[in-house]
Amino acid sequence: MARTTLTRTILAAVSAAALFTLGACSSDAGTAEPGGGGEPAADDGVITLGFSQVGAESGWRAANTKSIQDTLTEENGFELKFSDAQQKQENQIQAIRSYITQGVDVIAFSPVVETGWDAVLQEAKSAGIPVILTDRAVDSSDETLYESFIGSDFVKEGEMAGEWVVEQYDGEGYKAVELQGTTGAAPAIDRKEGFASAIEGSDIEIIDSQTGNFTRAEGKTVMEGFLNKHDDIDLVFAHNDDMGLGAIEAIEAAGLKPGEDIKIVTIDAVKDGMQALVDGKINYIVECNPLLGPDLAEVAQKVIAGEEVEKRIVVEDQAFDQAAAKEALPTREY
Ligand code: GYE
Repeated sequence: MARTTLTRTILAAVSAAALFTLGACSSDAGTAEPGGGGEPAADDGVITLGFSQVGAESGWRAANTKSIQDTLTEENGFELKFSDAQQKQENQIQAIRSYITQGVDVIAFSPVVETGWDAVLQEAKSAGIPVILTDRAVDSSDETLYESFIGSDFVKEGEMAGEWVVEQYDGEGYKAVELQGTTGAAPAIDRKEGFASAIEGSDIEIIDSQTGNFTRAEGKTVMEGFLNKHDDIDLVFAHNDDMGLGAIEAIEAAGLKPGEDIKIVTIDAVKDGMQALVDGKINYIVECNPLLGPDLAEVAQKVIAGEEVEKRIVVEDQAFDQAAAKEALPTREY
C-alpha cells in the first residue's frame, strides 16, 4: 500500500522529468520515428508499451488490468498496446512476438506460467526491446532477459495465511483442502510452498489439493469433488478469493455453512472476497495488491531514460480478519 501511494505521488514528477529529458533527445535526433530502425526508443516523447495480460480470470485480474489501463495513458506519455492471452502461454508468446515486430519501445507482461520464456525473451533482447515483468515471475537463470520484476512476494502471502491458520486452529486436528491456482504459475507454486511451510509442525493436515485455475467456476467444481470424496473437511485454503467464492457456493449447496462448518482462508482481498469476509463466509484474507500500473509506468520511464532500475520491486501486502475487513471495505479501491 505504502509503496503504491508513494509511487503515485511521485509519478507526476518523474513523468514530467522524463518527458523533458526525452523531449530534449528528440530535438537532437531530428525527426526520427519511435522504435525499430535503430533509432533511440521513444524519441518522440511517447513511450509505446506492449502489454500481454494473463487473461480475465479473476476479480484481481480485472483490477490489475484497470490499473494498467488507467495509468499508461496518453496524458502520462504512453501509447498502450494491450492484449489478453486467455490464460494461454502460446497466446502470450505470440503477443510478445507481435510487439517485437511492431518495434514497441517496451514490452511488459504477466507470465501465465513460470517456465518456457527464454527463447522469446532472447528475441526481445536481440531486438533491443527492454522487458518488464509485472505480477508474476519467470523461472529463468538469465536475469539479463528482463529489466525488473514488479510484484508481491507470493511465498510470504502463503506463509501469512498458514500462520493465521496455525494461530487459530492448531491443536484441533484440522483437515484442510487446498484450491491451487493455475498449474505452473508463480503464485500457485509459491503460495502452496509458503502455506505448507507455515503449517509444518502443527497438527493441521492437508488431505487434498487440486488446481481450480484461479476461477470461481473451477473453484466450485473442485470443491464439489472434495465434498463428495471427504466428509471430514474443516478448512479450505484457496489461492485466490474467486476460488474461495466458488467453494462457498459448493459448501452451501451441500447444506453446510461456509465460515462455520468449514473455515475458509483466501488470498487477494478484492471487494467480493472482502464482502464474504464481512458476511462471515470467509474467515481470513491475505491481500495481494493488484494496483501495479503506477510502478510499471515509473519503471518503464526510467528504463527508457537510461536510468538504473531495481531488479526486484516487492509490493507490500497486508491481511484482514473480519473486523479489519469491515473497516477497510467502504473505502476499498478494488
Ligand atoms: O492472486 C489471482 C489471479 O497473479 C497474483 O492471479 C496474481 C493472481 C491472483 O488470477 O486472483
